[in-house]
Amino acid sequence: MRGMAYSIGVLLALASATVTQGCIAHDHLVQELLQRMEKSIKSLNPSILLAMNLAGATHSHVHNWLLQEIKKDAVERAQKDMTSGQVALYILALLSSCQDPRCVHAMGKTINLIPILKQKMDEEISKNVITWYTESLDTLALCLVKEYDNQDAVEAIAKELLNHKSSPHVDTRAMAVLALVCAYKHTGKQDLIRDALKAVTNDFLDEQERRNGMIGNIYSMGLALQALETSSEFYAPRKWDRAQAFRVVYNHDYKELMAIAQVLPPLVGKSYLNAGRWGCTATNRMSPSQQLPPSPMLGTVGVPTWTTITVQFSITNTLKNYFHYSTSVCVPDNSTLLQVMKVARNEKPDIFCFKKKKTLRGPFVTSIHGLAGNETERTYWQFFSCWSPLQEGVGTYKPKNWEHIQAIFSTY
Ligand code: B12
Repeated sequence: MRGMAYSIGVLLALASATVTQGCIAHDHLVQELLQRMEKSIKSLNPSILLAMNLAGATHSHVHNWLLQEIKKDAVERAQKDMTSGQVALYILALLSSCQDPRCVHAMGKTINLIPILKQKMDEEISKNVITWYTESLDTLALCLVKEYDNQDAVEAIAKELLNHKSSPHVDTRAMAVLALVCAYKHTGKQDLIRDALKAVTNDFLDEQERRNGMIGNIYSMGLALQALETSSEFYAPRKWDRAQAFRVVYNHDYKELMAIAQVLPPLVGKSYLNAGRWGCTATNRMSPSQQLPPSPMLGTVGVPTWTTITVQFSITNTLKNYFHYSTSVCVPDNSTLLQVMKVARNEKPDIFCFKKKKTLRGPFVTSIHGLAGNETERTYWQFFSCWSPLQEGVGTYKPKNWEHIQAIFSTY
């Protein structure tokens, strides 16, 4: 008897040690991701400020700098240079910093971001250049500032989710879930929204079960976890195996800033919905020992390497007339796809010329061989490794020796 009690005691002690170790490993990961994010900030990014606030990491120099610069940037650029989605992200970042987006003051000027968001959203909807992701993000931001007069958008998002159940990206459906969960209590269309939320969240849970924790791809996990974290009443009585989904995230070494910014909130039990509700109070939640030391804003310097690799690169357009060109380029090992494209362009400028624009995620390729993607026609240059779509952009993806990279002019 005593032996049995002893074994149970040992088992309990072991179990609690494992749980504690699990928690320590989890906290360590959160700290590691926060530090990585801080160290690699190179430009203003509202998603990063939002993630820092939700994770309670609000006491560093980087945080203060980011908040001030984001206010200045909003005052300077929101009206003329930003898309509705960008204004929405600035609103979420400011809300989570306990700032009133209706009254953003910097450099002697004050602006109200809410009418700017509404006006831009209406314009993009009427020109049919808005994506479901952006429409959901905009709706979420408006809902968090308690503006509930865009019921048409709420209804359209819910219908899109029900009618094209699995066609939009996981990321897009996850953002739609966040918007609809927020809007649910403030709409006359509760049945419709409940049905849509039930369908999408069950779809996510089915996919997670089928794919051993993965929902979409590794970069969709951040928003998918945020969605499941906040929508349990819509998939109840079904239970979510949170641990299985989190294991997928624990096993990946996130490096991209934006991917970290989207995955951090669910790791601390939060979602973008918390930006409004208690994002502010989160600021004091971290004990001083957990707060991050101020860190220099420098990237890490890569080790030079002299081995070279050969990458095959082809460009194909079958949508507007037709062209197809292929080349092989030799680049240093560890080069990014962008470097491959630059070498191809240097060697054959009239064929492999391309343009890119800076985005918060890095360089986005806007045109190749003089053919540009177009928001109205919903075309873009999509990248593949052989026939698998790349899950990273040209600025971070590093092709392997003899890999065949294709850029294909596609629609979305
Ligand atoms: C909508 C969207 C697109 C649209 C954007 C056009 C539009 N009018 O909105 C289209 C279909 C064109 C697109 C293309 C690609 N996308 Co995309 N996209 C998204 C999505 C669903 C939402 C982005 C958004 O609107 N954010 C909100 C606005 C306010 O922020 P923003 O900074 O202004 O957004 C702009 C940039 O994000 C940019 N953009 C969109 N995708 C990508 C990808 C890269 C690598 C870069 C640098 C920029 C970029 O377009 C947005 C609108 O202008 C995200 C999902 C997510 N979790 O973020 C994936 C996402 C960002 N895309 C991704 C990828 C991989 C791509 C492609 C590289 C796919 C491919 N195989 O070719 C291409 C880009 C190729 C190129 N030409 O350089 C990944 C990036 C993963 C990572 N490692 O960081 C994400 C996270 C999806 C995923 N889970 O895999 N995308």
